[in-house]
Amino acid sequence: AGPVAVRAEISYVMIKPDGVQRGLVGEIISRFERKGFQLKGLKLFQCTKDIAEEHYKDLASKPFFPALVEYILSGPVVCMVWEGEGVVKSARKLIGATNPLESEPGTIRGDFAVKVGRNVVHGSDSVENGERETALWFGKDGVVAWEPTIKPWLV
Ligand code: RTP
Repeated sequence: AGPVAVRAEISYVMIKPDGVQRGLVGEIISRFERKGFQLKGLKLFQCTKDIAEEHYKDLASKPFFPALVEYILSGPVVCMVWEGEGVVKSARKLIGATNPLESEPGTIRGDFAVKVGRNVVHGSDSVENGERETALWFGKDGVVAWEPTIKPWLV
């Protein structure tokens, strides 16, 4: 048997309604671009309760779950798929700790947020969830397969 083709790692990253309302979309996309990851999916989206609840189903028993779903539904979000080596862990580092008061300066939450319930951005917490969340938010058709034509600075 020949070599097995390994699909590149992807993370589902989402700018939450507060990030959109505050005009941080360009800033956040720019940080992922400059890092060297590749944008494979992008849309502005008013999400439904079903998708928000499915996305956060692991938190369904938490007391803040209804407020979290209401927050995600409160306005459009920007859904993104970023691809690259180690992107899941790296995206979490770029985003910063869940509670923005604990996030380091230089991270997105460290630079732009104060409250855990308004922490601007989401990033998948595992490779498996990167795939699961991408399927949930983009379905089969939303993600674009493309490769940069020149990438010596990435290899
Ligand atoms: P995310 O999924 O949004 O990237 O956040 P995360 O992994 O850093 O944090 P997680 O524990 O999965 O929590 C998901 C989101 O729930 C909201 N949250 N509110 N005490 C609270 O009010 C509270 N704790 C968490 C945040 O929006 C968090 O990002």
